[in-house]
Amino acid sequence: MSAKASQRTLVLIKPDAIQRGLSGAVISRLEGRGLRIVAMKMLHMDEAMAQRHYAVHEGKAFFKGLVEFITSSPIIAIVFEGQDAVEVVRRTMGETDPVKAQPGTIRGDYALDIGHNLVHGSDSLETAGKEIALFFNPGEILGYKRQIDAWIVGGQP
Ligand code: IDP
Ligand code: MG
Repeated sequence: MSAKASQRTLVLIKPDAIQRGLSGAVISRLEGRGLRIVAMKMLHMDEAMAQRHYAVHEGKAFFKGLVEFITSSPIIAIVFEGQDAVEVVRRTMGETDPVKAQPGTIRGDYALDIGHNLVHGSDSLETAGKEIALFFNPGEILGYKRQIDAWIVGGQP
């Protein structure tokens, strides 16, 4: 039984999660699924970077507030790797609006407000590639194997 190809996806622990002391809880939920961290850094995003990261939302009513929020305090950027990583992260985060997010998801368990929803995850494999490149140089992403992966997705340890 062989494992499916791995995907990489970008996760941001947003300023509210760090301010509230929930970084560990957010990372733990994602690591607990069986995804592995292959890159991680703490940074304070500037306006230019925020505008690039959220370019798809430019012109929307919430864009200015979103850029102000994401640049208001440090974040942690993480690349998670694993089978179906993009969709698994999205489903583990829960819906964008925490009011609608299912209990059991990160947003459904820890958040109340759409502008303070703790975590970002890439919405497709294509987006993930672009987002990862905005935060990390290729040399900062550390590919490695874990023996436990065979017990999570099958394949050779
Ligand atoms: P996502 O984070 O679940 O992918 P997106 O639609 O990509 O959601 O929106 C990016 C971020 O913009 C959201 O996580 C949320 O913080 C913020 N946002 C989205 N829609 C609204 C809104 O209607 N009001 C305020 N903030 C919003
Ligand atoms: Mg999005």
